Amino acid sequence: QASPMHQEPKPLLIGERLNTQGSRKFKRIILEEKWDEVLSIANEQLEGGAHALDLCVALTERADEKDIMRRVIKLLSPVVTAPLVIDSTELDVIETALKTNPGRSLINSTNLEAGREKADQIFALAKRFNAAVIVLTIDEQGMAKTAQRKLEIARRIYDIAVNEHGLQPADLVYDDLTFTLATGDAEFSQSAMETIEGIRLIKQELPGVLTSLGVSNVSFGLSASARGVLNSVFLYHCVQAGLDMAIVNPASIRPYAEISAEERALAEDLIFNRRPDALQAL
Ligand code: THG
Repeated sequence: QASPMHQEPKPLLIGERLNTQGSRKFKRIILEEKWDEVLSIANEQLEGGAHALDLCVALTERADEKDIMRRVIKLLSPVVTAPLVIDSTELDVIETALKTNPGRSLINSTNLEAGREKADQIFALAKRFNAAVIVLTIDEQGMAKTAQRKLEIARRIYDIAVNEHGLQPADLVYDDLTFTLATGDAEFSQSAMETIEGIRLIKQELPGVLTSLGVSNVSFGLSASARGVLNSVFLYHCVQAGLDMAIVNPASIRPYAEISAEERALAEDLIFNRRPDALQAL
């Protein structure tokens, strides 16, 4: 295996449940400081097939994100060999995490929304601690919605990270953005196709880089069973396009081979915008 960030067969699955923003249960666990339950959720995800763990402990109710991050990494790192994915918007929290984690870290994430200063700081940290970085295709004009815009921003970030900061291409993990298909919003009806094509373009034009997506975003707002089908079929098509890793709830992902032809067709009608009533049908 080339590095802990490469998984064969693809994709490397990053468990999404240790996230105060994405799980009410984990938020409660952190607020109540039930540290043994943090370890249970980590183990549950690893037993369910996760190869790495996303970790987000940000809370509006508490100001000590840095201390909680240090505490949770000290708890997990001696018993979890899987890479940790440090999900925070705060530079000092990320730095503390990288200092505390003896294993390989993946920083989640940076982008060019406010220009390049924040990205420069993140790439300097990544270089110092030999970490990889998830990069979102967002710039001063906002979130890239077309495959071409996603590639354009990816190229600009590659130039900064590889040519200026001296990171390896394999230290860059591009997330070209997953929008929900569950609202029926016409502005986003092509968005899954643009995301899939964006993966293909980035892998083709920037050799050696990796790609990732927050797959569960595609189904925000649907029933649990519809989410399982849509997330799994979307993940399958992304991997066909070259996706290397995915942030998912591993328990909700079903192998493509086990999804019936009827269910596949319903999900694909929505993903590829083949009929106006695809959302109602799913
Ligand atoms: N890209 C990158 N990082 C990310 C995302 C991304 N991190 C956060 C998020 N998106 C990925 N993580 C989640 C976590 C949970 C859910 C979705 C994505 C989720 N939670 C349920 C919900 O909100 O309905 C469960 C709620 C609950 O249990 O309380 O769907 O795109 N780089």
